Amino acid sequence: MRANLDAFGQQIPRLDAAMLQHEDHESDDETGRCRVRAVFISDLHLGTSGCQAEALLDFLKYHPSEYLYLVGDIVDGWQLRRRWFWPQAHNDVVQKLLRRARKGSRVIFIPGNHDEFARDFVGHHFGGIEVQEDAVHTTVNGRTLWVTHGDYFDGVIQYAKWLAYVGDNLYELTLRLNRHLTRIRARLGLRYWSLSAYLKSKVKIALNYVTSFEEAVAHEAKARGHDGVVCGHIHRAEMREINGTLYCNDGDWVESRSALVEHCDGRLEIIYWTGARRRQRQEHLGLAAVPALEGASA
Ligand SMILES: [Mn+2]
Repeated sequence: MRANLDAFGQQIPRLDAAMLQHEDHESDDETGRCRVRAVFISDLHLGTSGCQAEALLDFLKYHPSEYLYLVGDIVDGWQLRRRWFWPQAHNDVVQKLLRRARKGSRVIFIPGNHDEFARDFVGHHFGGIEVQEDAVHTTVNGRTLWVTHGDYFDGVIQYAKWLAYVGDNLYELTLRLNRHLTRIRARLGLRYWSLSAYLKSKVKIALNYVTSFEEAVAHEAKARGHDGVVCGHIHRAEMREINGTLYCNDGDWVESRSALVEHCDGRLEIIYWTGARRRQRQEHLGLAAVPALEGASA
């Protein structure tokens, strides 16, 4: 490309490429070369105070994609029925998702247990967002991934009920009750009962649960003839081979701010949206540093 010269033969500084790209990416983030091939997110729990909507908006802004899979528990119908909580940022997320679909991304919503109301609308579209029971994503290098939220596996796993209680804050209640119980026991002269031992045993059960869940989901993906699976539900991002099947869990946007991404070369990656990761992405896109992500750790 020839340099622009002014009337005096002086080189005119080119428009700052970084600025231009920034414009591009801010104004029309659904097109352009900084796309990844696919983004998988789940467990946003919109409608609860735990949802990290701002961080998610920021992540989406930096990861325009050809495919966007919403892998369940996007809106938390259970909590909303109990208490209405819907701040502007949650609206912004919905707008952003609709905008993606409008701009030509393929957006597929696979309902989970917290947004099971949407399962009645399987086969329908909402502003271009397709609702499906489950999906099969084929990576650019031909691997097939079964996409499902994962709650259907609760029924076959022994400790699932316990985990469901955790989700519903009953666990916290149990802890509070235990504290009272300890006091009452002491007053009654009963022997000390260790809360920490109790917790440790529960954590072990939880870890057992996670392993059984992962194995069950991977096993089902294999039985269906796929190379791998993408799910959510247990709020634990992971990517590993289980008996020859690729198990991917895209994590959540309540605690871990994580997503699964397929890059243009078919490489799959779990991304934790932290301040450090954000700076890396800015560099990759050739963007000028933008004020740090609020509340993000480095
Ligand atoms: Mn779930």
